[in-house]
Amino acid sequence: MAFPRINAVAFWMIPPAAVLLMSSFFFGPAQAGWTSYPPLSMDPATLIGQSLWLSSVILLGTSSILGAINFVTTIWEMRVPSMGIWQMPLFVWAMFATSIIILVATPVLTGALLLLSFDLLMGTVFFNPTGGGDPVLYQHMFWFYSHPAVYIMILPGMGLVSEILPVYARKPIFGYRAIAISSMSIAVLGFIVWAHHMFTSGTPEWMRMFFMITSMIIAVPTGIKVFSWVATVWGGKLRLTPAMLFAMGFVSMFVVGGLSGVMLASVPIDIHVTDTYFVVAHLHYVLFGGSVFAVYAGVYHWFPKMTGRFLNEWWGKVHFYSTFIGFNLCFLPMHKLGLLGMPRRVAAYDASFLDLNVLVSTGGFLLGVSTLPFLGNVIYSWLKGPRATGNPWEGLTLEWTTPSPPPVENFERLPVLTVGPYDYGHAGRDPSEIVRH
Ligand code: HEM
Ligand SMILES: [Cu+2]
Repeated sequence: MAFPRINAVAFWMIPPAAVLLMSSFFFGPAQAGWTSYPPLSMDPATLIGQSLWLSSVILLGTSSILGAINFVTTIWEMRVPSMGIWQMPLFVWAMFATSIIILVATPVLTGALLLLSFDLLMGTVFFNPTGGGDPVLYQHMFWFYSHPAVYIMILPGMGLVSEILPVYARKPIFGYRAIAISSMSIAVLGFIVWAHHMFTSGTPEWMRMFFMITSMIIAVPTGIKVFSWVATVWGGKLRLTPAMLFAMGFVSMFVVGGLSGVMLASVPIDIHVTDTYFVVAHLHYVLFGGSVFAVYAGVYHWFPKMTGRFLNEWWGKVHFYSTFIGFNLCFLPMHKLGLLGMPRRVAAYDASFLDLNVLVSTGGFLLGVSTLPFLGNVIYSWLKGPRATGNPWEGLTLEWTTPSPPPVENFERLPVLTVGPYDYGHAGRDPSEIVRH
């Protein structure tokens, strides 16, 4: 890390932020949802809870800005000298794109939340309509951050999967440069689609058209990635380890979420299903079927590297299948519920929605239970799992040339890259062919 101390500061801002957020529950808790739209968030009854919520999110935002400064500098300035940008692992590309988004977007959210807390605590009227403020301005500032934020959440997952698929398909990644460039173009395009969250906020017609078209264009770099992942797996000698299962689960579930995203980007559809369960279905397919599946895949893949021990494969598969079934049982019916008109953010619903909601709840419980084999596996294997060698999966990126777990300084001497990590096929290569020490 270029700035280890800033890294530590960024990390240690998170526990107090968590305490602030949780303590909100004890003081007339914040009740304006994750968007915290005024004037709902200005209810005097929730003043203390809402202020605690705001200070927590401002702290978290500052933490991620500091983290992003660190990532950008480290990636740009501190690679091993022999590693050009086109030899960087795709996960590093993804983190680079993510960090740029954080640097540009997060200060805007932090600013909006500061202005909102001025309105709340000092009587200013930036957003308060009773004093002439503009609540829609808040929505613009909020979504200027929060649409790019969905890419902050998914791009690292896309990077993980781009690392994992080639290893278990035993083929080089298809379209390395296309994947790297699409990460960067998503980072840029992600900044001109935000008002697709505001199609029903009195947004003028021309603006709706503009944001509808840009939102559809962003499906192009996303589609390029999906094609590259499918082409990577195509014709490979697949090893269906838990990491590979979760990575392929990611691709398939993310496609479902991407398709409902494109549907929502269409104004005539969105004005009917906005604020219904259709949106809840969409966001869970991209965020859970996407980001969470990718993080699970990453844990199974790098656990031996991090701990020096293997996770149990059989329990890993139990984890995958129960997650996959529970997930779809829980979130697939939500599409239908949304199309039937069940609103989001309600505690009670019309009796006609009961049957589908029983399915949803059953899936929800299964999804909850599915984490138990995972947690058990992690705890047991960390203590007693079989020992892992340096490169058990025949990975070709640099971390696999170190012992598991790696020594404190990672490498005794700086490795010298002789070929890029994706330049050639996999099966059984000796990692010493990648680097000269
Ligand atoms: C092809 C790409 C995508 C498109 C075109 C798209 C489009 C949309 C649209 C139009 C909405 C607003 C629906 C409404 O409220 O009426 C929406 C909501 C949402 N999307 Fe996506 N989306 C895409 C990908 C993603 C990804 C990758 C994520 C996260 C990983 C994501 C997360 C969300 C979330 C969290 C919401 C709900 C926000 C809220 O609380 O209102 N989307 N999406
Ligand atoms: Cu969006």
